[in-house]
Amino acid sequence: MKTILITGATAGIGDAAARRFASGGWRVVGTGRRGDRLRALAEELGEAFLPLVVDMRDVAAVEGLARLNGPWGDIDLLLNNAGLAPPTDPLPTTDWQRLEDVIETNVTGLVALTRALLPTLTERRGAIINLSSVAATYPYKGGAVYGGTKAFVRQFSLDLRSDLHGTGVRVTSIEPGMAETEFTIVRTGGDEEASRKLYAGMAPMTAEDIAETIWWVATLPPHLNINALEIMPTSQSFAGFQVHREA
Ligand code: 8X3
Repeated sequence: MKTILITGATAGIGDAAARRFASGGWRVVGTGRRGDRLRALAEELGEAFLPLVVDMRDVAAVEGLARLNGPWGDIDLLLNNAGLAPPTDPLPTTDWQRLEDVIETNVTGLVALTRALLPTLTERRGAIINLSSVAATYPYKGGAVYGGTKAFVRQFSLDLRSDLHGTGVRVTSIEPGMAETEFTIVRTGGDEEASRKLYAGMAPMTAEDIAETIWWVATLPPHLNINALEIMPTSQSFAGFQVHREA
C-alpha cells in the first residue's frame, strides 16, 4: 500500500485528490488549517486517512511531518497542493499581511516540507507533485506576487529534478488554469458573487479534473517523468500584450 501526503486537503484540489487516492487504495495523510474540514473528510474516508492540522506558515510544524510514526511516515508521494492568492489589487494598496501569507504558504512552506521529506522520498524512490499554475508562465494584471510564487514553484520543481538525478525520485509541476474551487473566494476575501461571476458561462475545470490528472501522473510507469503539465479549460486561452500610447 502506498502513502501520499497532501497539503491543503481541506478543500478544492487537495480534497479531491485525497478522495481520488483513497479510492485508488492509497493511504492518505492530509494536512490543512481547518480541523473541522479535516475531521469531516476523515469520517468519510475512514482508516485510509490521517488528518493533521498544520499551517504551512509554521515551518517547525511543517518539518514535523517528516517524522510521522509507522506506515504513515512511509511517504511515497508528496503532493504540495496548499497555496493561495492575494487580491488582484494594485501592489501598493494590497495589505502586506496578505502578501506575506501567500509567499510563506506557496514558497517557504513548500520548500521546508520538500526539504524535510527528501530523505524519505529518496529512500523510497518516491515522487513529488507540485501545484503551480498557468500564472507561472502567463502574466496578468494584479498577479505579480501570485504569479511570482507559482513561477518559483515551477522552477523549483525543474531544478529539483537536477538535484535528484539518478535517485529515481520523480518531480512534476502541474500548472492549471481556471478551476472552480474556493480559490477565488479566498483571493477576494470571501466574495462569493465575484467567484460566481468569474466562472459564469465558461465551463471551468473542476477539482476532480485536476485530481484525475495528478492520479495519472502518479501512476505512470516509474521510468516516465512528466516535468511540467499545463492544463486549462477549453474556454480559457491567451490574450495579447497591452500597448500604452502617448496621446
Ligand atoms: C490560478 C489559475 O487562470 O485562475 O492558478 O489565474 S487562473
